[in-house]
Amino acid sequence: MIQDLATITTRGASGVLFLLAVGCASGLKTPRLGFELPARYNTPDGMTLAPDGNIYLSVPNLGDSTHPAKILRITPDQELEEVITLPVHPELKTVGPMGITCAPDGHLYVADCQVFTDDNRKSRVLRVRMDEGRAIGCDVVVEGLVMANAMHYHEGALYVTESIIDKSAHPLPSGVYRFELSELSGDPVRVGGIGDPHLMATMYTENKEFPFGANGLSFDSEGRLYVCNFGDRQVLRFTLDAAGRVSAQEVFASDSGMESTDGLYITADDRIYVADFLGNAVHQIDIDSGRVNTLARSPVGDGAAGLLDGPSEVCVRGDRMYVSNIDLSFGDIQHDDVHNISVIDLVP
Ligand SMILES: [Ca+2]
Ligand SMILES: [Ca+2]
Repeated sequence: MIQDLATITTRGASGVLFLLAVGCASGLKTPRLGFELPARYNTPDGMTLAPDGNIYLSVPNLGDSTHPAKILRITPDQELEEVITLPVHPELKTVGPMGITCAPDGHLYVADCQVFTDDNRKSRVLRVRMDEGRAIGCDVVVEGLVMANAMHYHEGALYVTESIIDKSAHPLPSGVYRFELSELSGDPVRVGGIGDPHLMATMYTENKEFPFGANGLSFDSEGRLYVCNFGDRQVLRFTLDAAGRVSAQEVFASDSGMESTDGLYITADDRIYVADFLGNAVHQIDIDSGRVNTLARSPVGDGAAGLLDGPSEVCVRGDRMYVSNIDLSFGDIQHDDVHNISVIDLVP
């Protein structure tokens, strides 16, 4: 096999930029086309593997919002099905489904990110009520977020990343809200940023060029919480006590070829994957050492033939990794007319 040399930009502790040449072709996988999406599904994003075997997929259609936002599912037979057209925010007339998770009540919980329409705390958490595989309604359960992003259910509670708490502050504060599922049966819970008792973790982002903080999140088999800090190219690890409070936090992984940390996925056997939107790549991080290994990276382009194009989330089912290419115009990524879900085969 021909060994390519990938030039990876990283930053030392001094802040001085230096270049590191790393031979990585031997470990790189080539993404293939999973689903070619029509214009009515032009911006795929959050995914979750539900107990029913389906992967539920958020499609906010931010690239061309003349198409309504949807939740789709990828069935175990690899069919793409519509689940629901989401109702819009009553004032803003938009809805931006991003992170999605399935709770033991059988319903889907969806982050409605409104920051691209209005950054004055209009984002919400939606509950899509499911009955025997059919969506039968949608409620607002949380409101008052600036930029609701990833969503994860864990042991009785919903965890939601808030990528921006106060956009005027530097470094930029962001964090994770935690809600007991039992809190969400009445009127919507309204959150308020720093000082809100639901805000269980906070972090800060130095990067002014890409000022977005908390992003993908998930838990490992020991119940430790991992959260991406998008702009600062980090994954943080939080140890929680029995009440779900943070008892310790550390930078688990940073830089090492990651140009951003967007979606995060942890398998049942503790393989950790990160979607790197700005780097147009997917990385795997070793849970013991925090060492980053780039799994796939594509040149910037339109994503034709299944190449990566602004990957924002990954989801693993069996030996197959699905990658959402959100393809928003941001950094080097330019939105285009090719929309797809890539697949990376994890076992040769
Ligand atoms: Ca594209
Ligand atoms: Ca593109």
